Amino acid sequence: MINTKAYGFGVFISSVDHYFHLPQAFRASIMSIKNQKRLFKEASQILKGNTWEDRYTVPSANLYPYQWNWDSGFVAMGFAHFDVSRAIREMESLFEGQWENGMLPHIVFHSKEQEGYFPGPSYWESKKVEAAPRHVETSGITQPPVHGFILERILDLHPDNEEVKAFAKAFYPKILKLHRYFYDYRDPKREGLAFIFHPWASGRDNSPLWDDLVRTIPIKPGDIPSYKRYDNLKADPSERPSDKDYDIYVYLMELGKRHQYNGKLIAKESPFLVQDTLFNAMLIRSNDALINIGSTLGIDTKEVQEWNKQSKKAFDTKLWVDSLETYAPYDLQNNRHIDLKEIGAFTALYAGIPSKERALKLKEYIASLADRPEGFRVMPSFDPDHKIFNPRKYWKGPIWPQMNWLVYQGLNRYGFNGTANQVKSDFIDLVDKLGFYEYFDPRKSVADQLDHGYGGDHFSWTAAVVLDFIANS
Ligand code: 2M8
Repeated sequence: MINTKAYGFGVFISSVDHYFHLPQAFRASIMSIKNQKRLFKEASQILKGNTWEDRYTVPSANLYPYQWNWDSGFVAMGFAHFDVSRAIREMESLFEGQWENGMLPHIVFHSKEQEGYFPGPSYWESKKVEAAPRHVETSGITQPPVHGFILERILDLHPDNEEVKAFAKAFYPKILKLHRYFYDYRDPKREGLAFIFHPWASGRDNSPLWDDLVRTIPIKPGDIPSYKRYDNLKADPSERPSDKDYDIYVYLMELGKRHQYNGKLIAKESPFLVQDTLFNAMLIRSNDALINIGSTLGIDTKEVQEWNKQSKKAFDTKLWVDSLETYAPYDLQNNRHIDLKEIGAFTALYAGIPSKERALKLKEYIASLADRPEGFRVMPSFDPDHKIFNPRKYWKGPIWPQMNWLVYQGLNRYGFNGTANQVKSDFIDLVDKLGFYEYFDPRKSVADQLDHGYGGDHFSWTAAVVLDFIANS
């Protein structure tokens, strides 16, 4: 992998061709250069094709027709490899949806209600909330805060670009405000860990992590309004969350709406109140990024350093489960770990949380999955030894692009480069064989017989991850 900092090699890729004129020695061969070039080009076309008004990108035009929070973070990283001004506009358009209190919603509705997605802009009633923006409608829940390390990545790719530097300076306070929101509104006991009150905020909608918890939520007639789903009409319904899951999603959105999405009030009442692994690992890694960027730009980072010291410690002590040999989310309403082995825990590596010993345990588990005789590409999103594991169903087992990127970065951070490269090449191989889908079957023997991935096609974060992986091969 090219360590751009170590080589003092500011990878400024203004076009696909420019990139491929870089010395070959800098590009390890995970596939032929011709194939890399083709994938890079296809990926950049997908991002351009999913872009609206030249400033924001939808995850998938058919399935998710608005701007999503963490998707757009990864999208900005993808654009940074061939059009950094578009990367900047992606981040700016996303943060147009930021609320006065710092909250960054999981969807920003730049366009009017469109037939075909539920819950659209009119459902959330964001404009009834004083803190929400006036000029654009948004949802009322958030998503994993990736924007700090995405900004850092953009700066790393363009260290001498004045437009990027000016953007980073102007943007830094917005990300800081978002993080402050999590500590002020989502951490009532000041533990250093933020809670979420909706499975969607975890980014992993119907992960088996949430199954037991959501099953205990009693929904009585009249608790939720009638609504119409479209996701299961547009994607294979057997891969999507169940109707029961959707009722719970609506129930929790209604609860949020009732409290004007005020974290403090919700915390008292919500049956779903979780300190999630992935969510907090992203917050911590983005705090790290703010500290690094701050020192480059001459910004005082004392406050962020204090947050992060406490958060890292709390994550490592409170969320580690010995019997699992991984971290696990903590259910605040029932005071217990959700002790299942799931990919979110492994993103703690990227946030630099585990000791070397713990990191080795995490790495060995990933490597052991890859070494099995039945053969998995790494890394499945859920424990393949568990009875709930489902290699086709949304967040219950498939390989997800952005998760592989996070796991790859974490393994490299601890020097496990061999396993990291396996994660990367497994992913590139899947996209090469099956296309730019939303997620993929992790079973080698099955995926090798398929001619497509799962979920939405021409998917933005799949393209973004391919761009970053190939540019840094
Ligand atoms: C999925 O979530 C949305 C709800 O936000 C949905 O199912 O309608 C998740 O995979 C989420 O992580 C992702 O950001 C979103 C758009 O790609 O789709």
